[in-house]
Amino acid sequence: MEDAGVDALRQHADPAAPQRITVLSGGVGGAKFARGLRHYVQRVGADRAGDTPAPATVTCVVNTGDDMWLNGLRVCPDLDSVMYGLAGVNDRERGWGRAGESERVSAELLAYGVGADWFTLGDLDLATHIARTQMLREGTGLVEATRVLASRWDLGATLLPATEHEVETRVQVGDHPGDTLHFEEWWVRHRAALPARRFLHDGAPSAVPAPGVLDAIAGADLLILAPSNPIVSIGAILAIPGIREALRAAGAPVIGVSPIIGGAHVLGMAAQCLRAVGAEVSAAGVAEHLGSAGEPEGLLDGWLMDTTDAGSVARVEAHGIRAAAVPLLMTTDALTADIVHAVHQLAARVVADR
Ligand code: FO1
Repeated sequence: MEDAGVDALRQHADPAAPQRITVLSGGVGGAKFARGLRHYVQRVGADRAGDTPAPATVTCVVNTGDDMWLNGLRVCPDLDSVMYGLAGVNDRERGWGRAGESERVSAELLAYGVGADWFTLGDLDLATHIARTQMLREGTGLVEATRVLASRWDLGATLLPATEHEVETRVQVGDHPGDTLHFEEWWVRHRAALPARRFLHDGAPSAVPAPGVLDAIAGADLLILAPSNPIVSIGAILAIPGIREALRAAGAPVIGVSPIIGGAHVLGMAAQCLRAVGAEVSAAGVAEHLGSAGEPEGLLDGWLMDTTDAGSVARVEAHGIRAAAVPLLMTTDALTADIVHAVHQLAARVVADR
């Protein structure tokens, strides 16, 4: 499958060098998108078997705002969802945690009355948290700890936490600004049923992007915002000082993929989050929330929506954001790879119009 998008982007960079793709994502949707992105890169790479250019490289900058300490262990839900998803060892039904999981240790912890009865750490999953926590306690940074964990599998992508600082997403659920819950408690314990007044990223002002993140953004030929929650996943990554600026300064086109289809999220709680910040719960509303690269603070050069929302293409393009509509349900890696193909074509349009 010759891909005009890839060629156009490659002209942008050194034709012989592998194309560098950097994607910003959360966990459950991010894992599905990363699998499709890898499938696409390998498919294009295979089609070019006799060709010189090496297959593209993929770097996933993953949200760490869901991270928390539990039973003395550092739990990184989104990093683990993307890692398990790319490794093919994830629980496909739940979208998080390990396939074939058991919960014997968690039951014992409850019997001892420790831990959170609303957040279950499976036995296999616990090994990840124990190994990660051991490395962190030895002074290893989260980037290196993630690399060591991921090196057990051949993921076909590099995983980077957005930051090595503990910047936890918290949700203000009451009138008083101090009345906040960790995001995971708001979502897992209360299913986002408590109206969110505000989302906070505790610790963000003193945080910096993790080592490698700014290079992965500046050196990319293509920058993609995965169809993750624009507030608590993509938004939490953008809350790390320097990342939004790096995306705006990057030479590569920034293409976002809508997490909202037909006015609703596919999984998770993006609708509740968007309403809480006064953004419209629609594909166009998310594009307007993220903003056009031509607007102050804005990010998007292109915005990919589902065919259901094809009627919003003109509204999004009126902001100077190039838009297209294709099927966005990531039900198989091949279908997700088709979405990635559409991202490349949109990026090629952006590059051609410059
Ligand atoms: N989600 C739940 O709904 N219930 C759980 O008990 C739960 C445990 C859990 C443990 C480890 C982990 O990495 C993720 C876990 N999740 C659980 C999913 C988690 O809420 C999501 O992965 C994201 O953080 C929210 O999108």
